[in-house]
Amino acid sequence: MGIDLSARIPNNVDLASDEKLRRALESWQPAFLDWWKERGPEGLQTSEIYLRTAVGVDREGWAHYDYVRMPEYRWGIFLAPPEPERAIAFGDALGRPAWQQVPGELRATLRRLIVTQGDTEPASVEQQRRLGARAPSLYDLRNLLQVNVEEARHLWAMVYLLFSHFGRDGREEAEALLARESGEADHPRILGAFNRPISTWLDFFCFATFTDRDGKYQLASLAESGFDPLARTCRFMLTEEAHHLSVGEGGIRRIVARTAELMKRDPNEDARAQGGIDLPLLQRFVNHWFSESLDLFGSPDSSNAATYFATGLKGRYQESKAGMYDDHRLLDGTYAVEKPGAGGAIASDAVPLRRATNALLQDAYVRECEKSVAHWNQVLQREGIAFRIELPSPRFNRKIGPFAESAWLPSGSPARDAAAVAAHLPLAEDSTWLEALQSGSVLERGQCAQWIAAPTHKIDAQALDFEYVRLG
Ligand code: BYC
Repeated sequence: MGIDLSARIPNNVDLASDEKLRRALESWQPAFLDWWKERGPEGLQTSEIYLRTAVGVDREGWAHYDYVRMPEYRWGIFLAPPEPERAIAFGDALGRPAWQQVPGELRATLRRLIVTQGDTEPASVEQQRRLGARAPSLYDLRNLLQVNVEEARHLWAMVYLLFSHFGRDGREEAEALLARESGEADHPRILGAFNRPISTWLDFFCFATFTDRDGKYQLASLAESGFDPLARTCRFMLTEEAHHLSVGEGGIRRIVARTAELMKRDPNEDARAQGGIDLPLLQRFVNHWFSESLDLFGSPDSSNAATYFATGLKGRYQESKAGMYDDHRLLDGTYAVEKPGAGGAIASDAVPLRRATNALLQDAYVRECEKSVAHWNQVLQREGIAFRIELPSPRFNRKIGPFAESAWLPSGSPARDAAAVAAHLPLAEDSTWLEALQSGSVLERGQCAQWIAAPTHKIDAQALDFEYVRLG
């Protein structure tokens, strides 16, 4: 399982012995690098960044730190070690050997899943490309770029699967992954949240908290796949995802801490008057990114999801973890899924379990999001501030699922109209004000913008005033 680091494309899949595949991937590589230079982080391509690079898939190897110029980053193809005699853990094929090749009848469905996953990775890099010009510190800038290079590596992970298992179709899909562009009217990214602008660092921290967490849950479901190369690919991707989530949650915690400090300093508890970010504005950004991210789970009653489960392509969260579930077939039983009832009331459908796996995954995700919000509120409580950040109701601001056709408030009550919903989302002036507050970067070692507290979590045990980025 050693990684061949000397190869043009570092890998642990023995590319050296598969001439055709190696050549195909090497012919995609220049297009990828052009994409990175055109649509990756703006203006930082010649700087040296203190980045983590995977040099092995074991505990020691996956986090090697050094200064790297981003276009020289060693993007590679890494799969978690194989599990001997791995069996499919759910669905109609429960107990059968996991597939090393794509079963013919599942080809189109599997390709669609891989392409949807792959499409989100470059999309997020595109969304975040201008944030470097308004970084609150060298530490945050480095974290942003770490997230970006790893999302780009996750693109490589999906492209490898497309090239190695889907022939000519796979090659065309890999090209299309570089052709679609976040927010473009004519050729947008596939899923909604990946076309929304990320123009401020508050957007970025919310995205990393809520949207990356959808990534964690979707990758965890695909890590259960009966298609073993996909499962192993996603398992290794998940090791990198934890840092992205901590960048998001920690970023917001530091904003909240700074805001609380500034509120206490002001006679009217007015954080804005002291140069900080007020909590009602922060709440509107939480409302936006949480509801956008819920849409990424698809419909809570989904025949697609039932097919994915039945055929063994996509399991539940930690499906194969011992003690997690008793029933891995889901042929009986239902899950209660809310829908709008008459006159603003809430009704519920008893959805057969296989059709409800999107809802099961989404509900587990919501429980984890609640923990992040509780961490932020602990800071407010400790500082004696009465305001509490809340997750909006999952009915609020939905574009997918049973609540998409009607208007609902963050409290979960019916809203008068769309304007009543919009009042709880970032207002046009919020983004303009925030962009002005966050204009320019703070690039002195150990310094931080005034709207965010200093970091508390070290990267690679380095001092917090470490030179995380050597601008060039
Ligand atoms: N926007 O039965 P339905 C990450 C489509 S994030 C637009 O309701 P299904 C990351 C759907 O495609 C994780 N369209 O849903 C995070 C379908 O279209 P088709 C990404 C949407 O299929 C941060 C139709 O509506 N990974 O990794 O059960 C940074 C009806 O679908 C949306 C995955 O998503 C939407 N929000 O579930 C970087 C995993 N939602 O097929 C990276 C792979 C649904 O009828 N994808 N539609 O044309 C999947 O598992 C599923 O495709 C979904 C949808 C969960 C997304």
